[in-house]
This record gives sequence, structure tokens and C-alpha cells, in this order.
Amino acid sequence: MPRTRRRGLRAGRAIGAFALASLAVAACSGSAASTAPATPVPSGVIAVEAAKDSAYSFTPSAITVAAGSVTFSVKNAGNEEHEFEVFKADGTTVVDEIEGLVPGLTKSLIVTLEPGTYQFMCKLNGHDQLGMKGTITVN
Ligand SMILES: [Cu+2]
Repeated sequence: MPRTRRRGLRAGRAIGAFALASLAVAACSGSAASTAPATPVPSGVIAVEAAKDSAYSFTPSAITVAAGSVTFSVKNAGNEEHEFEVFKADGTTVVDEIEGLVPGLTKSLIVTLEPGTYQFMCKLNGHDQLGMKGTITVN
């Protein structure tokens, strides 16, 4: 008999917790919808062209942006495939990248950058060693 009683209590507690959780979820979704949009709107888009001025170049090669969410729109103006890889100052730690940027294609990349210096390169077939790189200064 005491066993049955304990089980009954436990079930009651579980139902109570579920009801509370449901209320909490309802409260959260309600306030989120009224205070902030689901996706932050990017403050600006940085347009970059690959292979515009020469076969292995990025234009511009020096970019300065404000810290936070940064959108790069990278167009391949050349005749071969390229990549757009963002690295930390060390030049080896990848922040994020665009791959498969075939001739004529434009792709976007959204990254969150903290103040500091970053590098961007195309490492495809060693294009960075032919000059396909640049710097990003984040203030
Ligand atoms: Cu390339």
C-alpha cells in the first residue's frame, strides 16, 4: 500500500512540473516576439571581387569594418574557381569561408568579428602565394 501512494505522489509532481514548463515556454515566446526580431539585420555588406584587377587578387585587399556581424558578398570576376577564407591574425585559424566560387558566381558569408586584425585568402591551388589575399581591420 505505501508503494502505491508514493507512485501517485510522484505522478502528481510530474504533471505539475510539466504545466509549469508549458507556462514558461509560452511566456518566453511571447516576450521574444514583441522585443527583438528573430534575425538581426546586417548593418552593411562588404562587396569583394575576386580576380577583378588581376587573375589572383581580391578587390579591395584592405577592408576596415566595425565589430559585430559582418556580411561579405564575394563575386568571382575571373575565369577560374576561387575561395574566400577568413583567418584570424595568425593566418592559420579559419573563422569561416566561401568555397566553390566558380567564375561569375557571387556568394555571401556572414561572420561575427571581434576587434582586431584578420586575413582573407584564397588557398585554392596556392593562389594566396600569388597575391590572392588581403587584410580586415575590425574596430
Ligand atoms: Cu583563388
